[in-house]
Amino acid sequence: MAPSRYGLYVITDRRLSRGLSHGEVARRVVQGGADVVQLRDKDLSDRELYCAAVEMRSVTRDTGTLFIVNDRMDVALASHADGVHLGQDDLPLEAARRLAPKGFIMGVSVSSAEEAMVAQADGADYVALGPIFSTATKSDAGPAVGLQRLREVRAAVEIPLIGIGGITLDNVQDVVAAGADGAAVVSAAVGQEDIASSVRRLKERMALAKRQC
Ligand code: TZP
Ligand code: MG
Repeated sequence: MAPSRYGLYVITDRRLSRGLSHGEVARRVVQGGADVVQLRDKDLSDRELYCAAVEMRSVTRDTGTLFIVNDRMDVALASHADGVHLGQDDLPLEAARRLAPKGFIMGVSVSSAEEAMVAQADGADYVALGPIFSTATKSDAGPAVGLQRLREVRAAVEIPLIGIGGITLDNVQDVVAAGADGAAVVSAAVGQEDIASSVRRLKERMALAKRQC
């Protein structure tokens, strides 16, 4: 199986990263060799979010780590991010695509095969299905959808599929074995004491799982 450009996808969360800024977290995530780092922060002012995005862009530029902004197409474009990640209640994909430069990555959150098929038909570059397992990181994440749902969505779409929610070093191999091209994590990476080595270990586990299937 060819390695996915979205393999290990790390999402920032200042509530978990014990005083580190988004930029400092991104630096460690890049050091660990993650494929993607996403800026996610629902509490910052627009100006603060933009400044965090600019710092993350500078940390990820010319590295093997893509930089994606959650929710905010305006901040993604203004900071020259590689892409944006949109939820079901965010700007519609088709509207965001009209603003996007060529090659700009657009990911969409889904919780079912139906939503994944719509996202694919609308031109999403990837879908993120979750929460696969229960998680305390996102209070409104809804109930866990499980690995069986992941298999169903895998069978329904061809675009890259990322599992998210409750993914740890202990279960990341199951997520890959169920057909995910990538795994998105918050607490298992940015909530750890040594972020870079946690990222490295998660990537190693994913590589092991890919060799097995
Ligand atoms: N979307 C669905 S679950 C989730 C998000 C942002 C949080 C995942 O966090 P964790 O700590 O990896 O379970
Ligand atoms: Mg959103």
